Amino acid sequence: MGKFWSIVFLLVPILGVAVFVVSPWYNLWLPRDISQNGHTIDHLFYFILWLTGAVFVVTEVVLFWFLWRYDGKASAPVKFTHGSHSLEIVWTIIPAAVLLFIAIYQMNAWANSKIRNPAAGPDGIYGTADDMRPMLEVTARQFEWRLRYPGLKAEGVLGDDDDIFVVNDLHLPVNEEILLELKSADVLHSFFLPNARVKQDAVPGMKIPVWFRCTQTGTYDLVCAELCGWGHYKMKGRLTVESREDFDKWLAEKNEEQKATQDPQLAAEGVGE
Ligand SMILES: [Cu+2]
Repeated sequence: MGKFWSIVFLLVPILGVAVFVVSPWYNLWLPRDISQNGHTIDHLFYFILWLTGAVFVVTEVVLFWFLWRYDGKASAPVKFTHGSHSLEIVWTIIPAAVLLFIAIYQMNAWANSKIRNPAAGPDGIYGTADDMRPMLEVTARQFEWRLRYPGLKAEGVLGDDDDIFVVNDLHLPVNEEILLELKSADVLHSFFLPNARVKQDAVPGMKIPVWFRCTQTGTYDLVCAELCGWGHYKMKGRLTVESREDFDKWLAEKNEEQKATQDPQLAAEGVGE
């Protein structure tokens, strides 16, 4: 019976590795990277995957070997031990060193996507209010994405009376630095653009700047990556990356639609602002 279980345990690393080898053919792997910074995130991901994958295979093979060799039939002499201090020191120091290495190795990837704000001043970290002028505001709420673009009158100014409101339909110009301001109207959500390799928690009471640059036009997913309530599964939007002309055209269309549906009476009373 011991031999049977050793074979079962050996199948774990074999099937595990096979799944990774086969998955690209079935499109089960990472979604297409469309962002400027995405390759550094992917690189980090693959690096950690290879590292943990190698450790996984080695430990599973060692496990198999021990099951096979000492299968309960006294086929090999067994020596019992109460532990080994040197062994414990070794298997504590090695993972600690690996973790320390990853912590240092990933610093640039983290800094590029979270700290070095391209819209900030020359010092790079969170510039003045003017440097930080976001291109749009994203408010997560149960269970949708509320998007607010600066209107066409005073260009680039959010929060005045000509703002354009859109739900779940995020449009962005291609090859431009995008800076958005992320908020939550109720609970924790997570703004996730898988193709742009962007994932950021939306925290009630906080305005969080998020920046990235999309390099390919197309339609992609916008989803919530934080379990935020019963309707979390349907908190899904769409990201459309398009040329600057198409983007401006779309924004003008939205502006017209919004004006057409606005009740002049309510607008005069300031309802909906
Ligand atoms: Cu959510």
